[in-house]
Amino acid sequence: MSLADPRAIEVVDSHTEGEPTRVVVAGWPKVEGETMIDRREFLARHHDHLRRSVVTEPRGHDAIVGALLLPPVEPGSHAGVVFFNDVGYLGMCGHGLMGVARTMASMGMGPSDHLTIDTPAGTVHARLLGEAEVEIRNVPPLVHRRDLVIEVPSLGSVVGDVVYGGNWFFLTQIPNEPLVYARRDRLLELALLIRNALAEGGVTGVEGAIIDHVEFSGPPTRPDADSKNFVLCPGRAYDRSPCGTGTSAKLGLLHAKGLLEPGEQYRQESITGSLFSGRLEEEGGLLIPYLRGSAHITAHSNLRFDPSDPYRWGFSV
Ligand code: PYC
Repeated sequence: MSLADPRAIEVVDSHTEGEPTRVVVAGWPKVEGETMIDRREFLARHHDHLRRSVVTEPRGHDAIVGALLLPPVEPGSHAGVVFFNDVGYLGMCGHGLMGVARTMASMGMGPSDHLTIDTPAGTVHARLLGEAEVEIRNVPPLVHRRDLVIEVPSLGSVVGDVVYGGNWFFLTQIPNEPLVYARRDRLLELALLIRNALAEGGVTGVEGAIIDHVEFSGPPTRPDADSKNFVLCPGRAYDRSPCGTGTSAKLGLLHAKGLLEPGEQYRQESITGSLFSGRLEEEGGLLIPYLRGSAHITAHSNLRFDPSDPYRWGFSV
């Protein structure tokens, strides 16, 4: 324990379409860095034990996405946010941004209707609509590789696309493997096999970026959805929500395939049956994803760090 380590950290928990977010609102020591990317690096170098302490066991679990609220880096923004999870840091997080927006509103932080937030992936926006609904404006998606064939041990050839939506995704479909919640362990196993095959085959995003999310698509269960997904997050957790960055990547891919026009609604069902609705808008020569979902506050707590607790910084993976 260093002198800078806190004895308590104040957090607000929420879930967005079933996927949890834990926003750190006070108690975190000073984070240095002029840009959000510099700050993320600072956190990884100096505060990684605090990341673990907030989201991993015994205080958390592997599905929780943490969000550290910081001062903004861009003029006109209301806050900066670095998202993190049980294994590291994210560029952006769509469900997390909806949780951040609801949390900030519940704490009276920033304007009550429209928030501009700096993240390592870029500046994003959130608009609060009614009691729970939030619309976010994400960073533009980027389709990097189309119809890539990879060989996956015990699965054979798998065809998919490498797409950025704020994080890097491999988007694919696995025939004969229904996307049903009761089969989530099997889907997790398949997604892990694919992610390992991508890493072993040296398949990356732009500039060697690791592809840490795998997204399966299939027919929807809900009559009001266009498609259903299962998304493997960077560790071994799957997304309970339809995944905001994954849905952004999907919108970009559908557009690249000529299957989605700007302005057209697309409704993405998650493996748990929850829903995001989204669309792309053409703005300044870029395609911008807009996504809507609902976030609800579930707790407001003080995490305590007892110096005599051997697990006060959580478990290291
Ligand atoms: O909603 O973008 C998202 C997300 C990423 C990881 C978990 N959720």
